[in-house]
Amino acid sequence: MLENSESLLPGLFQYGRSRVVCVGLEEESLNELDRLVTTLGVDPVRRILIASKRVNPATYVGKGKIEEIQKAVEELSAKAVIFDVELSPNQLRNLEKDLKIAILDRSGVIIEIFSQHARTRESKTQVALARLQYLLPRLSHFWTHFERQRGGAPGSRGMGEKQIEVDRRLVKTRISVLRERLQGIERERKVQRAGRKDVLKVALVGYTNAGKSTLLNALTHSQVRAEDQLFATLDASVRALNPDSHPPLVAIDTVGFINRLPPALVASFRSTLEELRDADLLLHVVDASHSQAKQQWEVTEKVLAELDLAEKPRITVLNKMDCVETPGVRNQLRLVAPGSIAVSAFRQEDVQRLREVILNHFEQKMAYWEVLIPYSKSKVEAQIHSHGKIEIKRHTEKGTFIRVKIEESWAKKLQLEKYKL
Ligand SMILES: Nc1nc2c(ncn2[C@@H]2O[C@H](COP(=O)(O)OP(=O)(O)OP(=O)(O)O)[C@@H](O)[C@H]2O)c(=O)[nH]1
Ligand SMILES: [Mg+2]
Repeated sequence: MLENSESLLPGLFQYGRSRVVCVGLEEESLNELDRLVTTLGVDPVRRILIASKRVNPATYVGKGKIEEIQKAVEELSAKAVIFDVELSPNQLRNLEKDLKIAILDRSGVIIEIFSQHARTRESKTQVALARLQYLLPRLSHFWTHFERQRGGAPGSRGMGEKQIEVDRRLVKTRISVLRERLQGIERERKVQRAGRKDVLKVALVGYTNAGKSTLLNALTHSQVRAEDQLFATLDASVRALNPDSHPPLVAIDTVGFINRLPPALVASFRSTLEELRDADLLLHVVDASHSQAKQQWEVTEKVLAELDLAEKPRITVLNKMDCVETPGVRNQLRLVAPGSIAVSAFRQEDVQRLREVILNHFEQKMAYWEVLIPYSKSKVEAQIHSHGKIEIKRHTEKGTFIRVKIEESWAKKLQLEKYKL
């Protein structure tokens, strides 16, 4: 039963627009939660602020707040209450008991969006795994929803406990099946990555909705899904950026980051995030027009550091400059990320400039070599042709003389030292 339920809260996000009440600690984060729930097609109709100091271990919020929430729910005929915090399984259950309405927390919302946006076998498996891991300790909370979906009789509590046990076992089995499937997919990915070892890779990273996919499309003339939605992209798409360069250059789009990304998601998206580790250069894309641009930059850098990628070479791209009116914003962001480049993905000349910056980055790592390749080593000569920029080529008695500009790692791989003049 559980494995077929597509949603954490079946019914809530599936039929038309439901109204929900959002509860949280701060306005900015609640603005983001509004965007998240709107992405799910749900209307956030009321916002209730709570103080962070007094966390009630049983219900997170105090009695007074519960009454306030209750009143809002009744007044607006809301279908659910969304908490912009991490609720423990216990708090979820108690809140639901008190409020007699569906409760979801921030992680649940994000996982729900990922579920709805997963398109490929890989991302579907990753999300399903993350969802069940999130669900497992919360089964007794979500169980009531599944039970309603099954059409079971409410109130038969003894039966419920037994059913939870059955479901728990089902979920555990399902988790191990998904884990195995994911391992298989990871192996496939590894093979694909190995096939790309001869190219230079630029990975686009950044906060969700920063414009990564739009930039990838503009840079590579392709059509990766890009939308004004949070987490529009969940898969790492690889596109040729400059097939004519030596070596060829590819760009890789990746899943967006967000503040307090649920750990279950980070864990199951490991194989997608591996693409970042494999990249030669990261393009950190920032939505410069966003009021929280600096914070979003920080969140992304923090996640990158957690993934052990702090040292990876990177270029910060301040995107959406067409929407930035005050020059102060740009200066402020430049202070945070020196050497950043300001662009609009919609302006062709900006995209062209960004492309040159990327190519220059790799050019800098190139050096001139003068080599004499014996005619018996025609393979090496062919490799030099495909991976370097040839300046002079002359046939001599002893072999082909070549003056070539080539990337340092390639010079090493081809053992040019051996043929150096
Ligand atoms: N005004 C403006 N809008 C942009 C620019 N770049 C992207 N957008 C818009 O921003 C929205 C998000 O763009 P995406 O490319 O989907 O963003 P993303 O970073 O791939 O987002 P996720 O896949 O959700 O992580 C879309 O509506 C784009 O049209 C830009 O330079 N200027
Ligand atoms: Mg995208």
